[in-house]
Amino acid sequence: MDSKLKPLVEALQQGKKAVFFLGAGVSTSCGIPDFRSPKTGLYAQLERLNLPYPEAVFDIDYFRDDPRAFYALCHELYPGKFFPSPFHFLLRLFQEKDLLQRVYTQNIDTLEQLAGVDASNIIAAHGSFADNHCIDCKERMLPEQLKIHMHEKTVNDGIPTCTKCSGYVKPDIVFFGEGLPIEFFDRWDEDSEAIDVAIVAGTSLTVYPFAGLPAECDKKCLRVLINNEVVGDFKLNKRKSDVILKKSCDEMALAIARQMGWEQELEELIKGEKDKFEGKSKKTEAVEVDEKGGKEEKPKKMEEAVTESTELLDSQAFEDAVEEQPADVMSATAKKAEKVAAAIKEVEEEKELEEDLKKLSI
Ligand code: CNA
Repeated sequence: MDSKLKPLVEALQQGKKAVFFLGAGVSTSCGIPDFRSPKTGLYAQLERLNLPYPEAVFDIDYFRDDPRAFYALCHELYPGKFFPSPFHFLLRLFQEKDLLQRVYTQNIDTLEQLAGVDASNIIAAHGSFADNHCIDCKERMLPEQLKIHMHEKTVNDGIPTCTKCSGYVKPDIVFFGEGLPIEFFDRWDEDSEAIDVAIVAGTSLTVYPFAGLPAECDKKCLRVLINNEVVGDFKLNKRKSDVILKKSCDEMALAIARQMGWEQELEELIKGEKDKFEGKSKKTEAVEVDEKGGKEEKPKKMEEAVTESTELLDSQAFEDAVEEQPADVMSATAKKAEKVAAAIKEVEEEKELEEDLKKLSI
């Protein structure tokens, strides 16, 4: 297999930059299922959502009628609990070595960014969970607000709705029936003029227009496919110079790193980032150094919120206010209760994240 990598390694050693074209297969080892793998893919597992057809979960017309299936899935896919794969960290090494021209990704998991690839180097062709908008009036909803709505199952079944017009709010991921971001087309116009190396990985190359990009690469470009199966233009119009690596993305990431002499660097990068990621998940137990240089135990968020609410309920100001303006006080109390519920949810999520991390092994 290593000899198959020779043309790629030689091109990189000559300083030729690579454009990556990525799909769900680069993230399956992180615990995020792809769409189409038999048995393990999302489409194979969607029976429980009672969809008329599997793609309906990402169809804008179906979402408009019934967003529950999407939000059921959203809980499983929402970024924050997944750690990037060795392949994602290889992208970061390409960037650090000045060998990265661009990453075109169909993925919505933002793991490229979490691995440290600059946002300016990433084209999220199918959008991402980074922002959310109302599907009717386009009013924005911040990710933190969306998460609170999603977890508040007693309000509208946990479906986030617009505070302005009550329309459904959706993360800015591109659904079937929606256009791709303008940036995708603009950047491709520029990039496609001169690509020396195109690395296509973890995609079935079935969703257009993305699936058509490798075919648009110049004949002089070295095309590399890293995938469990041979797909798209690599199957239909195979070029003599194409390098086809029918292997897992992570296995090939490690092989490329080894051939380039970056093996140790990749290992250390992953280890360092994993430590940081695990550290973040334990932030509720974090100890903060105070201004005097001493150490102070940071109270847990939930305890903070509970204390604040109890203080409010016990205070003389509260009793006085109840007599004067009961309605206002009741609404203030409801807000506090909401805050406590949100804090409890956050602590529960952090616990879940810790469990996931325990299971995680690279
Ligand atoms: P897909 O159609 O499910 O194809 C995945 C491809 O990757 C298949 O050819 C698999 O054989 C192959 N594959 C799976 N695991 C590996 C692996 N470890 N190593 C090598 N090959 C592997 O997914 P596409 O990305 O082609 O389809 C485009 C859709 C998928 C986009 O609209 C995405 O938004 C959507 N999607 C994204 C994610 C994510 O963000 N992680 C997850 C699921 C679906």
